[in-house]
Amino acid sequence: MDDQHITEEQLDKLGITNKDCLSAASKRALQWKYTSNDWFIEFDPITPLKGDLAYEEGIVRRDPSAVIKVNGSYYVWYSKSYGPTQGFAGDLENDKVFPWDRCDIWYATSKDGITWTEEGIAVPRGKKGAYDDRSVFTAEIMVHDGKYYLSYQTVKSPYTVRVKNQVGLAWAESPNGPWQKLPEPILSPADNGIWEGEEDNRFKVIKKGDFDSHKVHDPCILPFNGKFYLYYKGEQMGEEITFGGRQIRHGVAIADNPLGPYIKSPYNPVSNSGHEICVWPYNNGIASLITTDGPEKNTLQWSPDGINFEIMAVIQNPPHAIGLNRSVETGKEPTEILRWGLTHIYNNDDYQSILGFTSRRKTAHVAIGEKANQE
Ligand code: AAL
Repeated sequence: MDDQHITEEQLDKLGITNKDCLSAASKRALQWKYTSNDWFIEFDPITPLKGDLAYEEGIVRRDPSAVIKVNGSYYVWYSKSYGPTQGFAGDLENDKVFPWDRCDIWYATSKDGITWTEEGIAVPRGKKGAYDDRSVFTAEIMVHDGKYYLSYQTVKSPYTVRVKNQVGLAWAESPNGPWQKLPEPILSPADNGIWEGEEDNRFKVIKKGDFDSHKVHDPCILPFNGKFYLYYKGEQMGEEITFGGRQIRHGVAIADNPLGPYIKSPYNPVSNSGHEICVWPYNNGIASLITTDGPEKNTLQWSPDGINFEIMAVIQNPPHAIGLNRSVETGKEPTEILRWGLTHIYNNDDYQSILGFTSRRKTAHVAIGEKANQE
């Protein structure tokens, strides 16, 4: 720490008694880049949805896309599958290995964001032998120039532990389809990892490779600076458990056109933590909610260029797998888009359902009857 740059005001704000006796915590505090309250929010308890998206035993509905509003109706896309999960111990050609195995992408509409009508399949699994013949899942929607783009995860059968996951894309002129799939995936894992041995074990590697050498997941495309930024979660071959939990990071791939080609940024990974992607445009940059895994989990981050993210707030228990409400104007204040949206929960190991979340700004901490400093 360079003593010259420590001001009296900083020391007073941080409550540091003596700048010649800085604890490790005080040194870290002096390095914080952002200490304002603008991004700090609290999430309320999540609430069940009504109509067709209410929980149903025997059915998996999970990983909601963002919510968009078209002609007065909200639309959401999600992964849907049926029946219990068998896991990886049996017949990988015929069993269901995860709740998100054997999914198709379905969609639903709503007038109020609470009561939903399931409309049917938007994007089905591919024909036997196609790169998406086993499952299509975890979809995200982008609207651009009057066209609709669904990006989603794909798996080809058999669904082994070591199977590589890719990202596919389909587009349509209307949110009701019909959807046209691209013939090839738009994103694949890095191919520079080396498995050790033939056993179907993802922890045994000779070389781990890039942060996304095993799986590319949770795609989300945002139009940004005249290009298309595809944010995604990477899983690495030989994943470890670190001081922040699972080794999960986010990357970005950039294209000139919505249909690609998407080129991975050489600056990847752009987050060293997180799980499902939750990004939105704010103040000429990109904001990101980082949840679940890694040392920077439960933070809101922002970057001016879509690449270099800094922590803006540390928050508690954000909902998982957020489907943002993209019908709101995001320019007003940083977290406006998080006032309500969709999430999912595990009702049990086999079945998951989609719920709603709400959040609010917290700008004061006062006792009953006590006056806050700001109005
Ligand atoms: C999620 C996402 C991806 C994973 C699985 C289903 O929440 O990260 O979609 O593959 O779990």
